[in-house]
Amino acid sequence: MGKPRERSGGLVVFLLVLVLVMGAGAAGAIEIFPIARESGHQQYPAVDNTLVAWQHDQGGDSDLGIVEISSLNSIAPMTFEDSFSDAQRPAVSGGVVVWQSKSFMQDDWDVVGFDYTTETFFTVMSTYQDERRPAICGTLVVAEARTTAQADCDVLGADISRRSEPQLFWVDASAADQCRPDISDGFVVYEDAYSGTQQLYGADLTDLDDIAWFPIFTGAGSRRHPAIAGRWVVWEDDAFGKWAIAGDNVFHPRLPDVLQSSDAHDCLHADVYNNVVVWQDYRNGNWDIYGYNPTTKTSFQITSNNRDQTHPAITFNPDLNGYVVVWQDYRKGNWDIYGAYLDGPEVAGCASPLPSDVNADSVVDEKDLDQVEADQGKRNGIPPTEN
Ligand SMILES: [Ca+2]
Ligand SMILES: [Ca+2]
Ligand SMILES: [Ca+2]
Ligand SMILES: [Ca+2]
Repeated sequence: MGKPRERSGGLVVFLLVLVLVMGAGAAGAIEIFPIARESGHQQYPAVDNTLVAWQHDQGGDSDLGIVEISSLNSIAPMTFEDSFSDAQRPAVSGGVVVWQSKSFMQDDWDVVGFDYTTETFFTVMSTYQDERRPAICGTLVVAEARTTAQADCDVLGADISRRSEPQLFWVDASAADQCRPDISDGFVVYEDAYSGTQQLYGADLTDLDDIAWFPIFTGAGSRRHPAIAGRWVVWEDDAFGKWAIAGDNVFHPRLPDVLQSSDAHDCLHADVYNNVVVWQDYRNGNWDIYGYNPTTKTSFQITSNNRDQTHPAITFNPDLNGYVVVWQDYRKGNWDIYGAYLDGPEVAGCASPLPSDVNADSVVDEKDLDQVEADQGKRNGIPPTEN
């Protein structure tokens, strides 16, 4: 009678060791590393591919900070020191950085750019009073713009195929404020206060002479800060009490998924890339960065430091062959830029979106048909119209 007990005891120990090893492996998949820790504040990071940019505030002046990350062992941040203008709120696409710039000689904001590959600066938007908060994807830039200091905000676009001669066009110049645009693959998303509360709209820029608008989500409550990458749009939504993170599929609009919500704390500043969503979360009594995988439908914690980590942005870094999340971090008593490298099960998913994978679980099966049926009659938006 003694031997079976010994055996079962040994099995329990073996399973316990296995669980501990597997747990350690999963935790080790997220590697946190510093990117820019100069004195003063480094804030509002943007990332795409291997390039990270941020706003560097020191001595009452904002400059552009930038670094290319091709290895976690050698990260050498640079600052474009320019004491004659302020550089704020950068955005990145491929090897190009755009940001809002205000010369100390003038009192209005413009959008300017820098090509990291050719090391050249260029002007993107300078026609109107204020062009601010740019976003970029490929050769298209969008920004919120005011034609005069008293005007409301509109969304302005620029085709920068020819750097020396950007072609400007209005994406949405309706009454009230249209602002905070983001862009991916020719689709723009932005906040629109036309109806009195902040709602989300999108525009298809496939044909710049015939822009098609469509609602992303409109309804009770308000929603703000949209971000788009590929087919996923994510945003902050207050229809659930505190601010929650919600997301939807632009190419198959349906009732939005609430990705993270709580009655007790806010979730803010979502960003998305492929099948990974990140945001800042106050559940621990200070801001931390959390993530969610719509493919596996699981959330995960990225930072646990007891100071604030905010404003995350995410991309896939091909040189590192993994996802990179960047954010601003107060762990040393002023804002710095930190990053995390993710290549574990938390970011697992289909490598590229599958046609007809309506429920975004990386498998095309009868569940997609079920989803289509379940969505019928519950339209929250309409697909981009064919013209
Ligand atoms: Ca201007
Ligand atoms: Ca407007
Ligand atoms: Ca924290
Ligand atoms: Ca700092």
